[in-house]
Amino acid sequence: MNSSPVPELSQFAEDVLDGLSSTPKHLSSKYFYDDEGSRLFQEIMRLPEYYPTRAEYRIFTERTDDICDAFTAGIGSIDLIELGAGDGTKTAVLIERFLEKGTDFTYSPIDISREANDALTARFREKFPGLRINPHTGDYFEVLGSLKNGSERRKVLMFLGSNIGNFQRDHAVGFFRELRGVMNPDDRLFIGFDMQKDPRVIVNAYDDPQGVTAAFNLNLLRRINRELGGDFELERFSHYAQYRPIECAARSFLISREKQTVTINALNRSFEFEQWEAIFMEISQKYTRAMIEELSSESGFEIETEFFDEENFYTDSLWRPV
Ligand code: AVI
Repeated sequence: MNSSPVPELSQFAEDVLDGLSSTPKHLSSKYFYDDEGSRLFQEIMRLPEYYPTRAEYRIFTERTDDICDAFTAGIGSIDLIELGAGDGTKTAVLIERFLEKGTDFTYSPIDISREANDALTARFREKFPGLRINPHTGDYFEVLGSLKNGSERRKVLMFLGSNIGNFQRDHAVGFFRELRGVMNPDDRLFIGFDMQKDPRVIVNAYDDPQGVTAAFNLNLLRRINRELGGDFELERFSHYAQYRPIECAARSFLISREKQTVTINALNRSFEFEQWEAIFMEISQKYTRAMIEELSSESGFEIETEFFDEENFYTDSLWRPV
């Protein structure tokens, strides 16, 4: 029999195929961050409407000593481990203070992207010559598994930036449980959560008048065109953001402005879009205190300490395994 080989699809291609074949259509926001997407996200973080980055930075700068003390309470030395460190602006505040205090600590950023990790490491080596930094590139759980029994010291895992908000709830619980599985009883988990607030403040953060968030969303279509041979015409789609206050969830969509057909060569497939049909792009979950409490206990943790900004826009929550 003459069977022609079927080229293996990348994970990205498979997820795009699955998402665009589903009803309703969806694409995963984890693919937003190619070079241009990462650049646009940096721009988002500087927008006046996008409050979460500033709120978390304020917590780090205004509560630096309290955070450092909570990390080291009852213990002399720690391994600070950051999952997806980004540009490290907030972490730098803690590192500076730990160095001033002469705390015995190491810092390990873990990132799936080698470029991101190399850039952060180079910057921190220059800024903090005394810092013991051990970057790890790879999947969070593989890296954490390899670190599990590597040191007697307390591990403090940090997952900042409200990144957890981009996970659906079940996925968030699964993620925290997996982290719990690689933690020792004396380790700690430090998580950034964006709180529920005036719905108008939230919706504005995801629908800025400058159109940066729209460009950030549309960039995923450009990425599909480039990497998978798609023929999306970006001007035939528009960004739409909404906030549902009962679920505390901000969601973004790309709306097909007209009836159209899009072909993606790598998938050997075309996809039909009705006029005004939506592609669900991203959830940005917001939280109440009760939701955070419930998440922690369902995942095998209890809340040890919480740090809020002045407006209660945001919290960094320190969890201990139970
Ligand atoms: C990375 N993440 C926490 C951002 C958020 O707020 O959900 C991504 C983002 N999407 C639109 N603006 C920012």
